[in-house]
Amino acid sequence: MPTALITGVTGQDGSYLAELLLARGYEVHAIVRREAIEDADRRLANISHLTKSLQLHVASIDNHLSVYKIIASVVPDECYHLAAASFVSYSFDDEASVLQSNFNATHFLLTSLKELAPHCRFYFAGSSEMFGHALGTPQDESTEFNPRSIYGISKLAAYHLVRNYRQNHGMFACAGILYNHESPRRGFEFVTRKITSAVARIHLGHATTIELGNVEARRDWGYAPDYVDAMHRIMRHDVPDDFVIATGTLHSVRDVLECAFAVVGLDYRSHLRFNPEYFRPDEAVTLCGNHAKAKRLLGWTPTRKLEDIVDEMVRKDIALLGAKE
Ligand code: G4F
Repeated sequence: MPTALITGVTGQDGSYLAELLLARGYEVHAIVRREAIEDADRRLANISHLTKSLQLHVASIDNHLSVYKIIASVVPDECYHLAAASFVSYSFDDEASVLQSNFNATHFLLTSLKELAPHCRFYFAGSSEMFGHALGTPQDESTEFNPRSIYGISKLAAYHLVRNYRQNHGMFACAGILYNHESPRRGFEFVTRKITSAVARIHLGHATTIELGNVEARRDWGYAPDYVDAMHRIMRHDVPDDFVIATGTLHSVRDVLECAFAVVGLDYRSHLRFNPEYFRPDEAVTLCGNHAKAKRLLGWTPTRKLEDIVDEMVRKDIALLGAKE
């Protein structure tokens, strides 16, 4: 039975990945913060149905010794490093912590694996934010990186570390360069979930409006379970490599609004308010990915259209809120 270790298991991607690996016969270990265990109802919600099947290790991945000890005891065959400060902030207030935690944790994992489990395959969750002010569109694996946010810079720095461990230390270390991907488990701070949860509140009479920033902003939005499947394909490929995972189709925030409100038969224009607080100043370049390499070498293609993803999210949010009433 292969053994996998996941960081970031409590998030959207981590929880779907844990399900996928368990279903495929893996022994699945995961590192979770003490704060998550202490606030399990909220922070372990995405994996509450899996906790009996998972082997959880309480530690902070910002601590080198803790990471080292866990790798020494688990000796994984595959390690999926998904944990990150993942909200794209342009304020630069929290630069140091985003840089440190996104870079250092990757380093602690790689260096521990190199010493204690050099056979282990390593997956790094890269991001389209590494392309930033992209110098070409659609972006693929040969597009030059040009990050515009601290988040993008931190991901790019860690990505170079991953490539270094592959090229100079011979490790099976690879990266997925993932574009936005959504699901009913998306965090409430991201725009799709913010919209679908607001639709649920409005539909059930708890609210009347939603406040957003730039509704003309466009994204390449995919379905999180598809993207997690791509991660596993990347890890099972013959050689370690990097892959862009995207749909290649752009939609605006306005499109998401339209789809989400249509699920409950409402017109978003009657409920939308602009709030400059949510407006991001630096969104001149729209990122759109080309997944041709993943299709050719991994047989991966996206399976869901945005309207179907949004439909599922709205229905789940209504059910969630309805159950609390
Ligand atoms: O949902 P978002 O916050 O996602 P964003 O910034 O694109 O980042 C996500 O995708 C990246 C690429 O995969 C990841 F690297 C990152 O970790 C994260 O998963 O914002 C989407 C768009 C933006 O253009 C934003 O300006 O929605 C626009 N937007 C408009 N009003 C808003 C709002 N975004 C948020 N969060 N809240 C608003 O009120």
